[in-house]
Amino acid sequence: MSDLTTLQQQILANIAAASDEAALEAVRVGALGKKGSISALLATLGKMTPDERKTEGAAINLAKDAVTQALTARRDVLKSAALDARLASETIDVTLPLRENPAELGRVHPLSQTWDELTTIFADMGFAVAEGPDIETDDYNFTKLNFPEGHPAREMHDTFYFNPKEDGSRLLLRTHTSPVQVRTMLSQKPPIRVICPGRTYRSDSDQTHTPMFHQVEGLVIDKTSHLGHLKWILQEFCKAFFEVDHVNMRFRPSFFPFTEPSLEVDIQCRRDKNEIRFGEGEDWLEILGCGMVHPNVLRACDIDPDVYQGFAWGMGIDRIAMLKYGMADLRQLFEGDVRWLNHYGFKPLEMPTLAGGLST
Ligand code: 2NM
Repeated sequence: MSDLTTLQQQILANIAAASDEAALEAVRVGALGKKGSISALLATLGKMTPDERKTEGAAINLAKDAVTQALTARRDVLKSAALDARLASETIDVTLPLRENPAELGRVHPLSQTWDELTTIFADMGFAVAEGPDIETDDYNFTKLNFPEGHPAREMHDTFYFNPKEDGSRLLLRTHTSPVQVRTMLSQKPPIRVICPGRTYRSDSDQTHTPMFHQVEGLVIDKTSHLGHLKWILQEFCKAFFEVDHVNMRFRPSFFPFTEPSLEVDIQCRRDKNEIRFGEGEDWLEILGCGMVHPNVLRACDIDPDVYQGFAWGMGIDRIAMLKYGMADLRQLFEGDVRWLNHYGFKPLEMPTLAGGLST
């Protein structure tokens, strides 16, 4: 066998043995590349006599063609094998169950849900939502709200105070959202219709109190606003919130420094074994406090009590959330237990609306 035949057979064997495209390329470079074995033979053609070139040259070119063909054929085989392997590794089992959409996985906290329900109901009645800082001045939290210096009502609030500043004044964590209403009266001209939902703080912790809790307060100021309007608003609110056609409400005289007269409101309910029904029954549940805004408060907020009058109310969001959604223990609201959140199961993309139902 000539050297050329041996070389050709060696290269063809290497081509057949190449197990992937990279190995095949290495064989090609070794044979046909710039410094390849066949290329080296082709380079000798120039030094041959015309006769040698005729026989030797033709033989070298035949060997080159055979190698080129074998390379092409092997490349096709390897390419389709690689594609088959990739297709096999990327198969999708269409019988597997769908993974839940991330937007569907989370659950809205019952307090957030209740907050959204409240603001939806009051927005529908034409109320704007006002918010303010959690850290307040003594002036906005107490003095402007007709809690005189040294008045026992200040002590009743179990206030969290910050360390006094050099001038002796102390900041505090707001004990109610009323300072937001003070800010609203100072910055807007009547008529005013706002609700102020937010976090509030009192140093009180037991089965029915947490040091941070949520309140929503409402305020209406106009020239002829009166308790009849307040009563209608609260009645409509209770029907919408508890999702019943009728409620019985009871207004009892009470005392708050910022309102005169002041009232506490109960709604009638029936407690069966594990269920509570609102609007009928034998029991009464206290749900909020309210009254006509005290002239001293209006004056402190630059509103002339001889021209304007108004009413305000306040209720605990945590408390009415527990009532509506049947929660036994206040502390569950703040534990952040995912199983508990799933149990109530409010979906993030299902916002409460009056037309579509608040909680269904
Ligand atoms: C309540 C009960 C009664 C109230 C009063 C005011 C303001 F700023 F207008 F004076 N805001 N909130 C109010 C009145 C709050 O919570 C039980």
